[in-house]
Amino acid sequence: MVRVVLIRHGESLWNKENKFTGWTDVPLTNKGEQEAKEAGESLKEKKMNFDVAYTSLLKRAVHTLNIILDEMDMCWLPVKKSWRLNERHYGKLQGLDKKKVAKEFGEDQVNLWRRSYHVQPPALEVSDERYPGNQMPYKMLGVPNLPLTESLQDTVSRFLPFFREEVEPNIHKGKNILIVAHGNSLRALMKYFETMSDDEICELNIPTGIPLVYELDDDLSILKKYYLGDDETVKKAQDQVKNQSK
Ligand code: DG2
Repeated sequence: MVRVVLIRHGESLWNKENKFTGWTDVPLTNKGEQEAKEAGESLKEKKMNFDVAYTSLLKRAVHTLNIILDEMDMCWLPVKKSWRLNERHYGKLQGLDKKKVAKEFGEDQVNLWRRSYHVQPPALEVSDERYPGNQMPYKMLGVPNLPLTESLQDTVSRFLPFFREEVEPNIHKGKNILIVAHGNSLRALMKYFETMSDDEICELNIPTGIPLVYELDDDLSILKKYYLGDDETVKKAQDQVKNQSK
């Protein structure tokens, strides 16, 4: 049996302020740090060991992973960061208040932007400072085809090469894997992993800081899937994410 654990970073500053974040590199709040600490404690308590960890280039995910590993006394764990695990790019919505956007454009439109598989939020201009091509890590890394906006489908497309080349071979080798990423990059991963339909994925909301455990057999079939948290707490946290624009 191989274990893959997914964790959305702890609460970020813009989660707290209810703003669309995407690739904006905002820090964790104190609550977010505490959520990461608790995630680390529960992984340690359940004696979940890992062989490798993956995260995005964004500090809310990187810091969450660091806090978790510190809590588990596993700071030595090999970690690989990739822009392909970054949050979905929210285009021109980045920095806007989710409730205000819902008032202006209507909740149905915001729900399409937040949860549909195919719809892209409005795109940035290349001259916009929010365009990753104007930002340090991406300029330096020479990342090809940087996004001006992304649908979840676009996120799946850019995440898949990383998953197939990096993560899947390690799962086949029997390695236990920890992935700390974002609400929508994890939705992209779960859609692929569980072969969810385009409609099913619209209903999926991922809470911050609660480990989601997959137990897999050798051919990557899912034997078991569960959150390390009680059902009521997980449901409440999922509903809170769902209702952020209301
Ligand atoms: C949130 C997700 O990303 O927002 O970009 O605003 O997981 O990095 O906090 P994260 C953002 P929603 O899609 O839930 O609105």
